[in-house]
Amino acid sequence: MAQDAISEALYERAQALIPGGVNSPVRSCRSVGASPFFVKRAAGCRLEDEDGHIYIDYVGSWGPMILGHAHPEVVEAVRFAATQGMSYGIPCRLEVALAEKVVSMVPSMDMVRMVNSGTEATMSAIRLARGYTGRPKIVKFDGCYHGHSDCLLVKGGSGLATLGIPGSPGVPPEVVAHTVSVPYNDVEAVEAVMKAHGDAVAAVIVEPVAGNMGTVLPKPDFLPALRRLCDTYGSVLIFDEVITGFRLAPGGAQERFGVRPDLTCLGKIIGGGLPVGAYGGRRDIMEKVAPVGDVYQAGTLSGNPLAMAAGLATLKVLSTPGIYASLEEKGAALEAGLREASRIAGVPVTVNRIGSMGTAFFTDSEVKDFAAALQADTAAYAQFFRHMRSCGVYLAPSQFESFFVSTAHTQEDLDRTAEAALESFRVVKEKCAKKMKV
Ligand code: KE4
Repeated sequence: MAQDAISEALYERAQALIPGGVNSPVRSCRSVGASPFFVKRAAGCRLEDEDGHIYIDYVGSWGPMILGHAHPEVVEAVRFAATQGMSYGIPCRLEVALAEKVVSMVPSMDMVRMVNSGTEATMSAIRLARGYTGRPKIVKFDGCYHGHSDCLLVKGGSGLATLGIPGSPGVPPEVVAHTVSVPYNDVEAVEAVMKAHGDAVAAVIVEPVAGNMGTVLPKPDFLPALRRLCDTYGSVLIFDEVITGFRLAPGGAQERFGVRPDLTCLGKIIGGGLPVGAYGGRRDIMEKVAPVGDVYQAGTLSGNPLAMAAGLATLKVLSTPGIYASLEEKGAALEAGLREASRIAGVPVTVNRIGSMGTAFFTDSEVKDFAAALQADTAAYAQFFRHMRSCGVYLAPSQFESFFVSTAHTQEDLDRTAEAALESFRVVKEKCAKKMKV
């Protein structure tokens, strides 16, 4: 039987019933010229597909699985919660416990509202900022992706960048008329927009470390400039920490970079693998949210007890002393392995990495914004992805995403990854050299 026969058969069935056979576009692996495998089980940093292939996983469900898959404390928390009922639609103690844990970890959060996804979190934060300020305009950054709510689907990163869709059909022009997108790290561009429109800007929303054009770090003056400009014009500064929250530090990027937003959006890790998003921040803003205030937002499954239990167990483990130092060491080891392998193979890559997230861009230029990321050789990345997968290493199926290291990755896993990378870079060199842009 073909080595991927079961996944191929499942993919065939899935494509007849689900658009592209996937419940989220980037999983289709189309941008890297591959078909997805179907996971049978996952544990620690390993995935097993339906055909029995094992992979070292650097996607981690796109960020949530910072403790690795099926962490025993998380599994037990969810198992027990399930025996107490799946959903109530009535407040329960787990919602209070997770809210207290989140507020204790994220410096700028006085209050928090749970939702079910990062998209809901940013969509709600934008509505809240507009309700709080009475202003219409939103400033975002090219290459940053904040989920798929209409007013934010402009020049997105993540799936949009990968699929090359600048915005999306189905979003009426008037819905994005108030959304301005400027280059990431470009302080002058933001200053110009705020000078021209600042009094009408409800919010500036940013990924404090971008993860959706691949990993791009903020220049030292970037985040402080956004804080200064929002203070000057009375706009709400929103940090979209759906990726960076609880990943870069207990308090996320805002703790690491020492810049306090007015609102923070969370997702991924906060749910420990179950569907949780959240938005929160200054009490004077959050008290505008219904039912206390009149900015409306709601959700049947918001605060779901199983999801709260998974998130709480995850954050409790992440509060173990030394865990972020260990994640930093593992991230640095992975970066060093990728750099050394590309050097030996003679394939220039730019590796952007912070803590346990990063991206290897197939370019020898600095990648400080979306325009630079788009210069990367996506064909070379696709070749690298496919060969790494054949070596049993699963990377993000897109040049414009990030890799994630978990607490479950061991030195042996990292060494094996470096060996696979050397072999894969050599294949890229051989197969793509003539076409490579560098
Ligand atoms: P979700 O609605 O997918 O939970 O979160 C949207 C979102 C918001 N903000 C940031 C910074 C995000 O990265 C995301 C979602 N990230 C993508 C991949 N980077 C999720 C993967 C997918 O779309 O399948």
